Amino acid sequence: YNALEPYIDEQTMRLHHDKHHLAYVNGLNNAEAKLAEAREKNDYSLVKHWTREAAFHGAGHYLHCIFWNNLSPKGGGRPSGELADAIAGRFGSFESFLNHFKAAGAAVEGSGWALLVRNNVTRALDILTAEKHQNLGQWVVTPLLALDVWEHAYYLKYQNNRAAYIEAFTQVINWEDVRRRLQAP
Ligand code: MN3
Repeated sequence: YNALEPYIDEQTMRLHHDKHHLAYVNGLNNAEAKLAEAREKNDYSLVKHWTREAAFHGAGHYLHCIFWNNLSPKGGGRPSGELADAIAGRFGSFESFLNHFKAAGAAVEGSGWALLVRNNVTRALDILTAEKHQNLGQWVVTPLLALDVWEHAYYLKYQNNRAAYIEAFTQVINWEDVRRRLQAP
């Protein structure tokens, strides 16, 4: 817990890891259990609540797993090799990357994160931020099946009956495409 002194202090690390991160782990486990119970009983009256809980605590858990591993008492300095090339190629230089990253982190409204990410479609690096942890994703996922529930996707035919549109959608899912996405590296 004191390995990152004096940059990050021992007391902060104890509270952060043993209290805050633990709360996200417990919260995600609880949400998963409640959602399993809902499936068992076929009672989805609280699905919105537990899905929000799973997003908040799940994103919190996974981001902290990355955060801890991103830190080392032997850290600092600058990256080398492939990462250095990718950063310089995308952001111009390591200095511009660092300035951009720090500014993005400082500009997050309220609680959140600054993230260096790789876009899984373009494979390019990017700097993104998250408000809270989720809003409303989990940052380690690759979408396999996407259902658009904006009104433009169904209103002409289904008007306000989104449920009927969703039912219809399930009749035309290309599961072969979903399977391919699951197996993609
Ligand atoms: Mn935290």
